[in-house]
Amino acid sequence: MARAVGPERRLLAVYTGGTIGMRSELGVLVPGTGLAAILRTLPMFHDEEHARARGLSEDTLVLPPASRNQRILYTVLECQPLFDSSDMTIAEWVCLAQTIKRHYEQYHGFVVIHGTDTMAFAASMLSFMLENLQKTVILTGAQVPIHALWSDGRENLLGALLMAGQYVIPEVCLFFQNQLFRGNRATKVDARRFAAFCSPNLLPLATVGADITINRELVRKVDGKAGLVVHSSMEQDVGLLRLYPGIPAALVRAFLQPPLKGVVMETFGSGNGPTKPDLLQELRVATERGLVIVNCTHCLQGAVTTDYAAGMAMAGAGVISGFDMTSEAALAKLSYVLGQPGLSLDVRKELLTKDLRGEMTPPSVEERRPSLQGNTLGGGVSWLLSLSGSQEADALRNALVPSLACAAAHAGDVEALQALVELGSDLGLVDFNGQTPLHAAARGGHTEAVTMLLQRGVDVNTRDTDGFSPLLLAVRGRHPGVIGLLREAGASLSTQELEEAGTELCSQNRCPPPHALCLVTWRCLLCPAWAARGQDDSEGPKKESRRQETWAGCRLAYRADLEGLQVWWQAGADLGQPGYDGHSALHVAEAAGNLAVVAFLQSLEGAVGAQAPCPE
Ligand code: ASN
Repeated sequence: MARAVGPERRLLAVYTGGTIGMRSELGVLVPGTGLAAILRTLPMFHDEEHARARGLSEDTLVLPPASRNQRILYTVLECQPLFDSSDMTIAEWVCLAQTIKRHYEQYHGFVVIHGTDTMAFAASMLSFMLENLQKTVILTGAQVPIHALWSDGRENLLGALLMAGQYVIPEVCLFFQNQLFRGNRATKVDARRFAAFCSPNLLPLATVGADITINRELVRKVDGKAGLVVHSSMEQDVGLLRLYPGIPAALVRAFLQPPLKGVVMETFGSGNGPTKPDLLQELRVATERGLVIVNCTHCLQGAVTTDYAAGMAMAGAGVISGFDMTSEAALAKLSYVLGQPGLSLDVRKELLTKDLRGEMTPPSVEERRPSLQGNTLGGGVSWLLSLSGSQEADALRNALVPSLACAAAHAGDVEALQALVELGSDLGLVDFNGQTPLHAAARGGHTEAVTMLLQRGVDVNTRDTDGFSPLLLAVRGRHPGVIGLLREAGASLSTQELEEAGTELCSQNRCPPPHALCLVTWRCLLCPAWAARGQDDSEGPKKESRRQETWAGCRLAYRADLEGLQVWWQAGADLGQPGYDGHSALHVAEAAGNLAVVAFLQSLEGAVGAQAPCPE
């Protein structure tokens, strides 16, 4: 938000109709042409002397000076036909957005003169259609025609022109009765009073009195480099359904039928609806069919929550929370999100839960991530994740999310993982070790976290920088539950990992009893063979790595580690595979007299390969 500079500010006022320019015909108000001509006769809207002195063209009006050294010039573009706004549709609003785009470079700002009845819908629609807006767009109108003796039209239009002329507020706004609202937060609340609009869940962006007070922290920041994009492909098959006590399931069913693709459902209180099974069933059937339903409260103020079972029931039926969006904004957002070509249904639903144009206040990070709150790190992280708007903050966020997700996964903190998802984080990203949260959850043995990550499509076979998969980490951690989940999801051990399995079932004659260090590390420095490394180096690094794996594996066969053998087997290792000296696990177990292991290996039959004759 900035104070506009320069001696002349040029605005385009697009007149679409509405009471402000209406005249009476047979006792009723109808849209009236010639608004510019009326404005030309009103000194507060046109300084004829200045226009003549400046040699301005016929269609250019100029306001009297509002500040020293600056004039606001404007042109009224009258639409054909003019509408009572009750007749406006998405098609007209798309034309409006395209008109703004056509004249975008010529003017510093735009005022849209519109009927009040559907002005909140219009402002919401325009807010989604106009992406990367860098100039001010303000909708305004009146409850009484501008030429009447007592009319709010003059104040509203003058205020809109002054705000658009003097400030750069890069948003679609709505100006009425001295208040500048974010367009997609406003709603019409009075049919007659001049204070016809309010913004129930967001303070006005600006208030005009003797002074103009701007709520600078509320005004959206712009990406200075991005150009204006007009989204014209808005979905028209969207609807609005208001629940009422006792609404029949059959009526809901009838409403939710194709070709409808999206519905804003107005529910009671904080997003509650009837919990009658037949009604919930209709909602569930519709959402499973791919219909997108957004839940908005029919209360003027407040947000949709899941505080009540009656609210949970809506979520359970696949209805998406619209949080504190107005129904107007929700309908426009649905139309925009469903109209975007080439997106999957899941991506569309995800977009609906995000704040795209300042239209809603998703629950704060703290509310959604209770498990990260209890410590200093959690507080800092909550704060960090809630940052947005500056490039530095976004970069910091993006850099921290993978490590944070891995930390949450390793702790088995599904709630924290879920919160990260809701903040738009990609759980498939890798941390500095090349590990995904699935590696961390597998290593930690957290089946719930593993299930959640698999459901979110995290790749089950990603290898970290050491070449290790989540499955190998689960094997090493001895987590049969996790191994089962990963195997079901298609995980398999790589050749390198299977090789490790083979040597882990190593021979008895090359393996000394395990040293204490063997139990802690994978590379026992006290092992004579390890100490002798490099003396027999004819096979180079490959042999060295086989040796290391062999020391590591000593523990299983020598210590009758049945559990270790079982997890390797569960992970798909061939327990009949011999170590590098030709001994299989069964040979080792038999030689060591480990009967339980022998019995286990023999019971596997098919799993244990043909037993090679013992070389010694
Ligand atoms: N019916 C009118 C309209 O919306 C109401 C108004 O502008 N005050 O066009």
